[in-house]
Amino acid sequence: MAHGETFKYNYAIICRIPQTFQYKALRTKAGKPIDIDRARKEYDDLRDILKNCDVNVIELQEDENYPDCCFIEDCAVCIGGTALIARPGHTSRQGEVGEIRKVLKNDLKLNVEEIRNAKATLDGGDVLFTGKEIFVGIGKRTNDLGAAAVADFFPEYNVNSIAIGKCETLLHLKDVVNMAGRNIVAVGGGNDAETKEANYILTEMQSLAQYTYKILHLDNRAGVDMLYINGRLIHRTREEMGEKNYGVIDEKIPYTRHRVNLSELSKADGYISSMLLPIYKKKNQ
Ligand code: CIR
Repeated sequence: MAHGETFKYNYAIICRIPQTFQYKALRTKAGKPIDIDRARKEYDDLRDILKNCDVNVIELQEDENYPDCCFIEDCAVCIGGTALIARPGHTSRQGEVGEIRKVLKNDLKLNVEEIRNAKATLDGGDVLFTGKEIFVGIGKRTNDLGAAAVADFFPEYNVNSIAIGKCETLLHLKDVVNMAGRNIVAVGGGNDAETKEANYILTEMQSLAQYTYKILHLDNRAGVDMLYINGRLIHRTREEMGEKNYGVIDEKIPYTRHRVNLSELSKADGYISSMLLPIYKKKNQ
């Protein structure tokens, strides 16, 4: 895919939230109970925003057997007409990929690739595509073999692995780093441990990167939770990220922005990007 087409998407697959999400979704922190109605409202709001982002939204039915199925990003890595089916690092999520594979292959007719090595694990949330190269976080959910699969199936891009296993506050690489625009990488700290980990990841990225990016520094995880799609930025609300971060985004991002509250979904470690698979399908594909 030419770099000019980067971040141009014409489909987004999303998946409805099952009832089981309320009590059975995986959570890194046991906290306040999840209000399923509010979580579904957040999902509906995000779906409505996506409908205004020039993509055809494909909505999958929820599957009660998979409490985390709304976090569809973890099931595949889709870049430029190729979809690599992931191998989620948590066993309870591995079966989620079946339905996604069908849609990518049969409905969208993408070039669907499979990871052959049964020992590989790969969650889409660990894969950051900058438009020019790919970073893969090796940690709780993705291992070296998973990162090697990304390198095998996307040979046109430089694939850089970053060890994030020691970053205790992180489930996925993209909890702390996201694209805020073409060549703009947003990085988000937080408390002392979160800031230390964010700084470590930024340093690693900068030492491995083959390209130079502008860096947008934010100081909490809600602030860095964003998705750049078709020239627009979807991000969290002012209330969730705080005045300071909101001010940074206001100042630095001149293009159309959409705000979504994700405070219920984030109780189960959900982020905006985790809720969809953005896809670019070529006209004659
Ligand atoms: C999980 O633990 O797998 C889900 N509760 C959250 C997954 C979020 N995925 C992501 O940020 N890519």
